[in-house]
Amino acid sequence: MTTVLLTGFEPFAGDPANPSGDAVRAVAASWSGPETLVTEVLPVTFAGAADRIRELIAAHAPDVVIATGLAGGRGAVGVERVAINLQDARIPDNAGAQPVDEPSVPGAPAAIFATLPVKAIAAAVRAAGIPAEVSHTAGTFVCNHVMYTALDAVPDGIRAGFIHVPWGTGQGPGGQPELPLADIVRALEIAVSVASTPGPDLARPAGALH
Ligand code: PCA
Repeated sequence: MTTVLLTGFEPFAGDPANPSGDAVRAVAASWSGPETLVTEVLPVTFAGAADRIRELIAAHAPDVVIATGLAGGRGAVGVERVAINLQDARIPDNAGAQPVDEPSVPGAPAAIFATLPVKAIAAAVRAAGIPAEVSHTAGTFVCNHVMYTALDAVPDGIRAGFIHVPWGTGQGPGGQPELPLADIVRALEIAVSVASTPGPDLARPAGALH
């Protein structure tokens, strides 16, 4: 039995909502797939979120870890390819912490690639009619920190990574792309299923020119 850890985030930066946490709650409420799903909505705090994802990985020994968060301003679901070992916060987190140029994990490599089949996930989400792409930056805020921490924490051979989602319809500040929350929920369900299917990632281009 495959165990999947799926996390989202609470609202941050004074926003009233975070579609990642809402979508993870919705996936949990209606899940009927063969995988055992462990879900949690993480605090948007560098220290708290990293500690908690390490605890969840240690407690549940998941086969797959998919953390998710909001990328306000993006129009497509972004399957992140790489986490960098850097905390550089343009705004304070929800505990008031604002680390600048600190490593996520001292002494660890500068970057770690996602071990999820990122191209296959993006392609399967697109095949469902939902905009999706492989993304090459998860930023330098709490999402990147959680992605790096998860990749640092999982044993070899365990699939882990991060998916950024756009605003849900009606949630954003206006003037920014939005997706129906149902599409975000569906995208995460597809990601769980594709990530739980063994086999290599797609060998087709998904890079960016800039
Ligand atoms: N998005 C932020 C942190 C929490 C979230 O949902 C980020 O991209 O870092």
